[in-house]
Amino acid sequence: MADIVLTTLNAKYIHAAFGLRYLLANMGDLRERSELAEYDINQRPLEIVEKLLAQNPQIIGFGIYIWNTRETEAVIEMIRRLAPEITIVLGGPEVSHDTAGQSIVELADYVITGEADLKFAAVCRAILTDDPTLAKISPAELPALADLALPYSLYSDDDLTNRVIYVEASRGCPFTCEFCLSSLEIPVRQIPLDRFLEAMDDLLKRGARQFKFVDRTFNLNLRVSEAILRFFHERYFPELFLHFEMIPDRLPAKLRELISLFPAGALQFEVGIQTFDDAVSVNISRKQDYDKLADNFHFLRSETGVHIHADLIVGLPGESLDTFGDGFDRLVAMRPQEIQIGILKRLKGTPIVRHDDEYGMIYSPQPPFEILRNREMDFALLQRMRRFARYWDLVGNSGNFPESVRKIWSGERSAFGSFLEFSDWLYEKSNRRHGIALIQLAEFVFEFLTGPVGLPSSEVAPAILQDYQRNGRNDVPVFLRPHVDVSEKERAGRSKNGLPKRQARHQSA
Ligand code: B12
Ligand code: SF4
Repeated sequence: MADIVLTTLNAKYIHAAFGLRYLLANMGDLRERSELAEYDINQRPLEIVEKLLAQNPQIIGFGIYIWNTRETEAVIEMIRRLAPEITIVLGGPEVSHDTAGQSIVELADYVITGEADLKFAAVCRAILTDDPTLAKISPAELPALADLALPYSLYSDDDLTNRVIYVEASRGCPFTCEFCLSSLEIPVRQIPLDRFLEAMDDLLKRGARQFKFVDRTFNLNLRVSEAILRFFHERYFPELFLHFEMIPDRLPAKLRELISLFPAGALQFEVGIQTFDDAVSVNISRKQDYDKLADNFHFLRSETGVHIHADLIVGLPGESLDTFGDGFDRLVAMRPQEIQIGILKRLKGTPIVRHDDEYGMIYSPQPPFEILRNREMDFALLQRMRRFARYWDLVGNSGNFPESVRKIWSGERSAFGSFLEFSDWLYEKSNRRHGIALIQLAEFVFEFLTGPVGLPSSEVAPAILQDYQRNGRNDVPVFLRPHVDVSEKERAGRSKNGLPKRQARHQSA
């Protein structure tokens, strides 16, 4: 039971709602009357309504994001009918821009736009005292981060073991990439470093192992990034894992030095590149130094064990299939472990809309508002690129095909052109993007490499088998049996006691 319930539907169970924890930590005198209740978008709205009503709240605050608008709307519609006396307050990025007129906003009593860490408690106080001056939509003044209570003690022990732990040393971004919501949050503000590190120390003592920094650009304030890396390096232990979002062209010597102290697998950098085309970069107001970027990638791949997750976007204004393909090839040559291909989304409030007429930008009206067509890429081509992105995830990023994937573009062939050919071929064969079992996928890769690519099965089969068996499997799939020496391969995959090698290792541990 609680008078005020703070809730949201996370994208998946493993993602904890960090923003809500900030709100709860800053409820002040209302803290005792408030509770957090998290759900995820895969739960049934009826079940969520039942649980929320069981808390008998006077006020429910919902965190609204691009991934949960539709599902949350279904929840609110039912609450409105079952318990119209409950006051509903909305906040979060999806209702912070183009607020008026949204159907979810019509259903709510109040909306707070922007960073509501302090404003939510103020609005609740006004609601509980029937303040007649309270407007339906209240913009939150930017809170001074030094005034905020930090939320980290609100991660439960269960969160620490089962969920992604988000942390934040700064807010805001000084860059102006037009597709990104953070480009609107220009002033970059730091959480006082000593308090932040103290909180990290507590989390470590409580058993946190993996930290995902949500700072828009971790390597912006080098004094702070160095202090944070040094702090974690001094406390390093084998399961520690730190994820940071970085700008790719800023890695001075001191930072490099610190980064290279971490063992392989401890650091992951999410590096937004988005485009390699100069004209497109200008269109989206993103400045990048591609030479520095290449040099930094070279350093990270050759002298550190950092896992690089690099992002490109399909569908930016002015980006054609050729320019995107050239960029993809450049990126493949830099050897990041993962390349995430995102499809452009029109996020509410972002200035990318200024290109709508000139570049014929047509977006889906449904969340996540992805581009359907533009001047350079028609609908059919964007559909092909959606499949490319999906299949790239399955084959290129998944880590399931390290030996065989590069054979798709062996020799002088363009990685992009070859993988696009594979993607078109795979769609024709399978007629689906989802639900392809790993063994089926392995067979498709085998068929493509020995068919359209024309490689001999004597070269392809061992590579596919090695990929297939690398996670401890020891059987030889039926489609490979005619091409490999089955008895030798199955024996090689077994330990002395006859169990698959991986299983045997676990038994003796
Ligand atoms: C963690 C995260 C995710 C997680 C999900 C987290 C979860 N809980 O489920 C994952 C990785 C799955 C994810 C995915 C995506 N994300 Co994301 N993500 C973030 C990220 C990095 C951190 C969020 C956070 O904790 N911020 C820190 C807290 C303090 O801020 P906050 O959450 O905004 O909360 C404040 C306010 O919004 C408000 N508030 C929040 N809740 C409430 C509730 C009430 C009642 C009130 C009054 C106020 C309020 O007050 C809070 C405190 O100031 C943000 C970027 C960022 N750094 O914020 C992007 C961000 C939220 N994501 C974004 C996008 C676009 C996506 C994707 C579409 C990206 C993609 N793949 O193309 C996907 C969609 C997923 C899907 N399934 O469809 C956009 C949001 C767009 C939107 N309108 O919602 C953001 C802002 C990134 C950006 N700069 O453009 N994301
Ligand atoms: S894409 Fe990255 S660098 Fe650009 S505005 Fe968004 S957070 Fe900042």
